[in-house]
Amino acid sequence: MVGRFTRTSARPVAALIAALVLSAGPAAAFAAAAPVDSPAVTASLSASTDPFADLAADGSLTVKEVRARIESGGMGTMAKSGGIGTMANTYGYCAILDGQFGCKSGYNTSDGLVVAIVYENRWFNTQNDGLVGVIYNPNYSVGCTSRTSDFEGGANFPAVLDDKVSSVRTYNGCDITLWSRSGLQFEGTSWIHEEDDLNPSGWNNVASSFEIS
Ligand SMILES: [Ca+2]
Ligand SMILES: [Ca+2]
Repeated sequence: MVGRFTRTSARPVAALIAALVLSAGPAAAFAAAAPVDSPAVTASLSASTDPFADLAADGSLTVKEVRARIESGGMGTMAKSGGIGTMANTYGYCAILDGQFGCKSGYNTSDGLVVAIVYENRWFNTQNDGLVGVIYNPNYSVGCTSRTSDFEGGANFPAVLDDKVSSVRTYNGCDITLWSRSGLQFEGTSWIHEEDDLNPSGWNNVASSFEIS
């Protein structure tokens, strides 16, 4: 269960300002994706709608494995450049770096480890073209540190996923905190290991940014 309003902003604002800019181009192109939250699919959820269903949270998951699973299932089109905001279809990618804020460009989606996957829909499903954001660190080969006191990267969600995330799962020893406003501001969740439905805690379609540790 995720606690609501359990943290308050503590990050230096100045350090984050530069990272708050999102490209309007990709977001605009994305707007036609017609995001839909579909509450009527719980009973039929299966591996066919979640290519990562057989993986336990905290399991090892490389970006290469994500690519293989998505492509083999015909689940979406890879974005050619990094960043959730550049996603061309259901799946988008955000490369984050230890100690830095923002989805980084210049990294391809064949290196590194996945730290978290966020879903527009609840229960990790991708039906109705539900959007999926794959957050990874291109430099990681081991995973996150066991402590949560260190900032292992974060970013704002792009417009297409802003106030839309409904479930989340973490990998490689990482945890995620969701923040209600961009720049890790206002109210944040406790550290989330895995949450298949953010609605009971009041965090459904609320998050605008995230941090990893
Ligand atoms: Ca949603
Ligand atoms: Ca950590």
